[in-house]
Amino acid sequence: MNAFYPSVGKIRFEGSQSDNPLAFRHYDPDAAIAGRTMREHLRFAMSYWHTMVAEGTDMFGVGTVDKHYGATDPMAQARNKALAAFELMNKLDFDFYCFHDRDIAPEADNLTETNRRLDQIADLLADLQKDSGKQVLWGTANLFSHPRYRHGAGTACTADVFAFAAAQIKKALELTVRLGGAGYVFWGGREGYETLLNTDMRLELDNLARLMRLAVDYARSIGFTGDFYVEPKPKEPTKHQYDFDAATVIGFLRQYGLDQDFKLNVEANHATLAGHSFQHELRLARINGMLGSVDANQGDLLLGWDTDQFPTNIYDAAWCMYEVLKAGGFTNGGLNFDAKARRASSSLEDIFYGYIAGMDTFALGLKLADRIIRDGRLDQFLADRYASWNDGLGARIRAGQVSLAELERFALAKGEVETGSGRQEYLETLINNLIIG
Ligand code: XLS
Ligand code: NI
Ligand code: NI
Repeated sequence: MNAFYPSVGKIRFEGSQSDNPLAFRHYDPDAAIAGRTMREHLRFAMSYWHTMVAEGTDMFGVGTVDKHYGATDPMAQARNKALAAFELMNKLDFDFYCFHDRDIAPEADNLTETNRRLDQIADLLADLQKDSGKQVLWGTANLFSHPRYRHGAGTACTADVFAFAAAQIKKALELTVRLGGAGYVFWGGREGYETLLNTDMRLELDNLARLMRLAVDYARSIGFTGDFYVEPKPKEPTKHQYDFDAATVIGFLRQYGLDQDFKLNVEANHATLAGHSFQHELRLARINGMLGSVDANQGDLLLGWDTDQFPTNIYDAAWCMYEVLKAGGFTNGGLNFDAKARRASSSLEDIFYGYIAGMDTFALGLKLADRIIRDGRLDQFLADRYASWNDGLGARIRAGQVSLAELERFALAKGEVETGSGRQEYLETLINNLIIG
């Protein structure tokens, strides 16, 4: 199909010497690396909301890109949008996409009609998936755009809104299952607060967990075997989002007994908004066995908001893939480009340049991460640095066999201790040399 992006053909791998801007230079989908093909490692997904829906509006101006897909009737638009989505995914060789319920079909003025519209578009998406082999990486419900969610959804001050959110999640879960989705995301939306003056934080947090528990129980009852994810974010739209960062979310999931069903969907831009590096959030998820999926984008460190830019930072991509490889690779998750072209990048080709940039950056990141791991010097340095924990006193402390009094006796007898160098500059140069060559 060549109806919506006629000026762009199929994007192919041409190698790093290619100067064709509409080609991959690093993403060679079927090339093998570290025991899997690049396609299998990276599991790239297109984000329906940024790519197919967002028109480039900002606080100061209207859209700069036309996303009507040649139709005026909202349902005709939704159908064309689905066709355009699959044309774009075919051209960029995507295997997966992610969507919110409201991205794929317009909301009507009552829930029955809204759900009927969703079913109609789901029929079309199911056909398009069957023809192309493309799949849903994860689905989710948009519980933040409609004014009814102005006080939150699961954390709303009224039970009625909670019920509406639950109904919407139920339908979004059914859609996700019907379309064979491997995951389901809870991103906080408006689950947070602007001021504690009007907020019952205890009740709101308990209710958020109740909604998640209801969602898990229902999804499992209709045959969903994939992963649930929480996507941490510290602020925006609310001043304080409850799912602040990975550490906060892991604590929350454990507190409410949700940690067997949920993992994390770590987004680069959200990590930096929380004052962490992307890798910090990924590491925390990994060491807790909860590295589920990734929203691949990047922010602008000079701006304090979620700019959702296409990722081009090679170091960040390398460290992301390093954490993914160390976690044993993705299972149900993948790399969803929660990213959009800049408002001024308003030509038809720009979305292709954006995705090519992101996909090539992560393909290169994968190669570099594999190189760092195969080189082995970084792992060896770490092993040596912590070697004293493997036997003798260290091993006994780890086994819980030593009292405070015994440690004091040891320290008194020892005199001063030797601590060694952290060698940060040496390590940074090692990595630079591995990356730059
Ligand atoms: C917003 C989030 C959102 C989620 C899906 O900041 O990143 O796009 O990924 O609801
Ligand atoms: Ni975001
Ligand atoms: Ni996201």
